[in-house]
Amino acid sequence: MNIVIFGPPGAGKGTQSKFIVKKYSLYQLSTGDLLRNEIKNQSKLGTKISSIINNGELVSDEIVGDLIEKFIANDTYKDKIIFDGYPRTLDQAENLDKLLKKYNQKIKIVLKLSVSLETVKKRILERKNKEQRTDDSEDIAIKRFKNYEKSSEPVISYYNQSNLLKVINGEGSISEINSEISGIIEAI
Ligand code: B4P
Repeated sequence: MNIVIFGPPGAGKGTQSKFIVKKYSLYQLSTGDLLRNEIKNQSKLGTKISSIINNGELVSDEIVGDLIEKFIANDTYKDKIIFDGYPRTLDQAENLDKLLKKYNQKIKIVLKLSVSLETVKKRILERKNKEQRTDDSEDIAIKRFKNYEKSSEPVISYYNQSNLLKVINGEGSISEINSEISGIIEAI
């Protein structure tokens, strides 16, 4: 079962993905983590994307598309992926369908975590204290949230049309959201 988890920055995509991975023996494909790894390893790609991420912008569809294809093509992960942070744009959503078709797979469900800008700001400032992520500041959080609002609408309608979308109230506690997600997955 392949799952997409979608939502604004700081909605809890990574937090909930880790829980789903453990409970349902899936593999997490976090584009944010993959990109941060490139930066950490000071690869050529890392140098290119570092300023983009720290400026609150999205990395190009082409770069992220290449990173995810390597993961999808790997037989170990076949039909066991939770896509955390991908797709973020309509082009990425269409690319994901193309890639999954190429490797004979499908998306079973799209979980959308809804949270307000106020909550996002609060969580990102708390995360900054714990993880020291260079893109975690109030200004960047606001910018990323606004960018999300612009690019997410077409992605939401895309998945709504194919009846894959489940909207979850992301304002609850981590365990309340865990339970809601489990209920949805187990009802499939
Ligand atoms: P991501 O790594 O995807 O980061 P995120 O959206 O900020 O966070 P997430 O929603 O996973 O929140 P988390 O669980 O940590 O992206 C980073 C950057 O990479 C992007 O800005 C972009 O530049 C680039 N990028 C990534 N994917 C891309 C793509 N497809 N295309 C182009 N560029 C891409 O939760 C946040 C905090 O809240 C945590 O500290 C957590 O403990 C806390 N929290 C979570 N749920 C909570 C709850 N229910 N209650 C209270 N606290 C909670």
